[in-house]
Amino acid sequence: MRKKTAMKREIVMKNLKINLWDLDITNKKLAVISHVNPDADSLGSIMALGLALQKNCQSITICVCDHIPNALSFLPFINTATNYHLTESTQYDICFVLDCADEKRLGESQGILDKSHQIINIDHHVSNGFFGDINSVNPHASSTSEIIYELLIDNNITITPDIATCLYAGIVGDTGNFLYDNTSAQTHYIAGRLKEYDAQSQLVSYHLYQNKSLGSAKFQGYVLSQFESLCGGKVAIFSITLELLQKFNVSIDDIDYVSSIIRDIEGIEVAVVLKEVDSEVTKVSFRSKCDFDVNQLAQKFGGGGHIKASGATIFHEIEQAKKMVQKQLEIEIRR
Ligand SMILES: [Mn+2]
Repeated sequence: MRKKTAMKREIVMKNLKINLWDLDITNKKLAVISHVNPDADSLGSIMALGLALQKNCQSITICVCDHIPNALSFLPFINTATNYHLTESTQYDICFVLDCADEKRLGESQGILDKSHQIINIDHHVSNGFFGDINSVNPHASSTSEIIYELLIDNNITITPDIATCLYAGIVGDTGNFLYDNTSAQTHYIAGRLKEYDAQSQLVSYHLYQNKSLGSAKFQGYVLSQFESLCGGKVAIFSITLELLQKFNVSIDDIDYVSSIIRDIEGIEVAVVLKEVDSEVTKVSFRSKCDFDVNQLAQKFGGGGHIKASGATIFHEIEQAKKMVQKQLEIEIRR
């Protein structure tokens, strides 16, 4: 059982280097877990770390919360990842939590934390709450995958072509294919090194960008013709209702590009996409391409993320949630 109070919490440092051998992983039962609605960085980083540690520990469980989006089912060995159920009683020595700013974003997998002796929190979100016993949080890294690459190198762990492909996919996903300003010289350097380790970059491009379903492509056209603009044309907003998903026969994870396509329009500084979960719950994602800090905006609704990409869950029906977001944006944009 995890001793929350007794355990000494390490001071959070940028780029904290973790020595896995000092943690005696060879003799330990490990878990590596993703956040809810996992994206390319979340799944790429857990698979890479899971595959890398497999031969260097007593046992390892790679745990995914929610289902795996179609576009990411190509990741090597992703079918070895399991879903966690609260009824499970397995205890772990160390649980690695990746790409997760907040314990609440673990959904059902949060139960693993109480069954783990030690929590290692590895992340790049500026809003990270340092919930681990060891926290390696670097908001300057483009992605958690970038941090995992450095962890493997620092600990002399072999990067196989499969591990390289997983990390490459994570970096491509979180940098928007090297488009966003989180793409640093180090990001390009690491991507280059991963190619040398035989990362299948073409496979990543194909699955992430060149394999949209027809329904999803048609939906894209609909979004572009129907989005609304607010705040004197600086904000683009679009609501995805369950009815709309049904009409286009698309699932919510087929269309996670919606916020970027409306953000990328001339004059738009902030994109907001509301997604109806049910009659009382709405998920909102925020994207920015200027100095406007959408992490702070998301925090107003109990969410968070990055300065230019964030999200929140609002416990109201979609129309009401939209009004709340609109009101807040009008205050913030005027500032
Ligand atoms: Mn990430």
